[in-house]
Amino acid sequence: MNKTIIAIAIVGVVLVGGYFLFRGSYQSTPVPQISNQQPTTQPSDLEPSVSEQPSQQPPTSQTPEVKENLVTYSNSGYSPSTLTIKKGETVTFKNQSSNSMWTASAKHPTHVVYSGTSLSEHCPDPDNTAFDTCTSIEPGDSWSFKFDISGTWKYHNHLNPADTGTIVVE
Ligand SMILES: [Cu+2]
Repeated sequence: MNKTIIAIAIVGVVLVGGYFLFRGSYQSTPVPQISNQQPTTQPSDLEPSVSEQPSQQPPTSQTPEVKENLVTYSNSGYSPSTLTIKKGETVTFKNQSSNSMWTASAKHPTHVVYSGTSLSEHCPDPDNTAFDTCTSIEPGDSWSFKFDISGTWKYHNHLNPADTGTIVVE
């Protein structure tokens, strides 16, 4: 037997076999199936998304419609000299002078008229209920006081008692 012929035959068998193997595997590849699936309808497409809540409530204003009751203190004194407010409103005394300001209820030097107590009794006043700053407010700073008692309340700068003014609380 010629070994060369045998070798060629073996190679031929391998090649032919391999060809059919390859072809067979290629043909056995699944044919893509035609999809008959209907697109599923998402409920979220038909209804408004539940997650869309109305926007959150706007932050409630802490100071609704607060009237600015401002008294400025300059080197010529308090302005306006008389200010009328409602009971429970707050007045801000702003020091725009070049000197210290110590706004306090009449009558100098005791400051007893508004609170019924004297300066030595109600100062210091951490609750800020006596109409008395009880300290010096420097130029550029301000001091606020809430009037809870109706009446006509005269006041002055304790450090310069000639400068006076009046708050009318209705
Ligand atoms: Cu005084």
